[in-house]
Amino acid sequence: MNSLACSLFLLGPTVGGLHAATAPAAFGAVPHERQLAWQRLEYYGFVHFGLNTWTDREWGYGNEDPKLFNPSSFDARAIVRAFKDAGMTGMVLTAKHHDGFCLWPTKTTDHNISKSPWMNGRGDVVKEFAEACKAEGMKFGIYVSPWDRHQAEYGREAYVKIFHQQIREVLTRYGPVFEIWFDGANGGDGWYGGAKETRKIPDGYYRYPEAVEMIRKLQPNCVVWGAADARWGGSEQGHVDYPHWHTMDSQRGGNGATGVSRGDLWKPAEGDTSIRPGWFWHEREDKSVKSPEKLMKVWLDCVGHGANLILNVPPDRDGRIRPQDVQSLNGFRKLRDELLAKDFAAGARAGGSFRGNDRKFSPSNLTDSNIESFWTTDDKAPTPSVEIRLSAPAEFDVIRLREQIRLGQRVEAFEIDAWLDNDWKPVHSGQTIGNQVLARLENPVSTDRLRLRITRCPAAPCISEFSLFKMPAMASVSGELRIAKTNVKKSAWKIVSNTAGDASHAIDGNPETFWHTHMATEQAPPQDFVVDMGAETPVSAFTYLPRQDGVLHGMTDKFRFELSTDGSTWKNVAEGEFSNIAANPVEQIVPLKNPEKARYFRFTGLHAVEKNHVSAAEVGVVAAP
Ligand code: FUL
Repeated sequence: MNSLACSLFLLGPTVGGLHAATAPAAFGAVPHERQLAWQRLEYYGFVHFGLNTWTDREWGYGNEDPKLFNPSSFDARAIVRAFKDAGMTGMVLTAKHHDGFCLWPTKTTDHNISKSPWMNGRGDVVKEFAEACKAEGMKFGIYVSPWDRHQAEYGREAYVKIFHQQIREVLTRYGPVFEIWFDGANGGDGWYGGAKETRKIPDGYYRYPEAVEMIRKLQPNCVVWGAADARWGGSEQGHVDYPHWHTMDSQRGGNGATGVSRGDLWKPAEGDTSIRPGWFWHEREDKSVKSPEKLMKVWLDCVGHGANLILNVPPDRDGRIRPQDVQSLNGFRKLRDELLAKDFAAGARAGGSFRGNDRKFSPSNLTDSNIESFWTTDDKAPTPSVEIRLSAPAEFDVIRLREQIRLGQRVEAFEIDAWLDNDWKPVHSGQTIGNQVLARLENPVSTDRLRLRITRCPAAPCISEFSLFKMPAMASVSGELRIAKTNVKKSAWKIVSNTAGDASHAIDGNPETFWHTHMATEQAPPQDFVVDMGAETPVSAFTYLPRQDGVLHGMTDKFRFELSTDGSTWKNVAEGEFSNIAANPVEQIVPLKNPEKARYFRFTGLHAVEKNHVSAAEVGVVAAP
């Protein structure tokens, strides 16, 4: 032991307790009590259920027939129980998605569950889930889509009143709601009472400040996602970036994936993702359920970076979640439980200087398994270090740290050293801590002495936890399987023509390369290419993988797909939108109404999410069996 550490170990317990020090003043933005309670929920479910479950779409257009909604054996309690067994703390239900269909008997529109045959029109899915959550001791949350592709008045003042009234209804009828979700996908084309047009909405259209004021009155503990208390984690893959800030800035704005350092708004992130490629249930995705290992990775990259994780598990047309989804959830829970089963630092001795020599702030608070107590130092010592002594050497590869975020997020850089071969060796360099960080070491470390050094912190650090864990043995997670294996090989395919760019990139089987029509200048949609598949093929579906480099330019959200037997006479077999592709750029599979035999296909990008050109990483076909 070096002499400084030695004296601190002696000093702490002897002198401490003789003085009464006051806690440091809050630094920068701090959480409201409702946000704090929400941040501690960490991991909960998402349920996308509605007419899309029957139409096999991700975004309904708004003209779907309510009669389609008829789950044969819907059981909210079974779903909530499965979520609870999976270690979740609550769930959020899409009470209304963009198609405007309300899963509760609202007075605001006829486009609701009472017009469905389910329970002879007397059912209420929101009520069923609210009651199931209450019975299982789970939190219940609600998604009410601001964008409403059904409403004739969407885009005009009358709709805003309808929207606010819908919020009022769901917050007054179903007991406590822990989170209300206002999605960011807003405006665009839709049915709009038969107008079938594109509607743009002006900034401020939804009058959120007013809605939030109402929500505060009705349910003061409800976290408003999107419009006030919490933010999107920046991707629909569930991960958030590291370093990760809970704050955003009223002047500087900020990126939801990272947050903003020393921002003036406490607005913590929620990472969202689905256990399947899409948000709603699609039979074709039954084989693409994320594995327990993949879920573990998502959780580590989200909760382990300090954000909340909302994981979507969609019910099928029976109103049940599929056994393979349940199996994956349980497998993930097992892995997570194994990781957290033993904290090798629990109860360990910790030595270092502490605030006013008052034991209330002693380093032993780091290892007392109490999330509220914390170690802090004098204001003049914002870069202190602390030494942790385990009772016996342990092998670990994950270190969990937490700040006492009631006083703000402070730490900007820290180092962890382990005592190895009679010397301090660096094992981890980190930046932010916040609500929590699960720092993963490259290799397991075995020691009984560790040192935490806070190296950059604008005010006295307030650290509430230092824990050590060992990752369970698990299969490594390879990169996302971005292109589903189809039964048609592309090796004999040839590009016959393309209007601009090099379309061979769209059929080379490589998700990294892509066709795009941005040459010296942008070549505006529509843009197409024609493929000779080399032999007649019974085409039952086509696939489109958007560019995978994180850039939205040219990403096609409106398409046309044509088939031909001779390369000169064409039949339009599919035309439509790739809903939600910008936020969730996964492979799209578009089944044809009737399988058709063809040797040639033409893919046309009719519209792009961003910029005025077209791109495609891969286009493929699925053959009828
Ligand atoms: C998105 C929506 O457009 C998706 O359909 C889904 O609900 C997801 C959670 O949010 O932005």
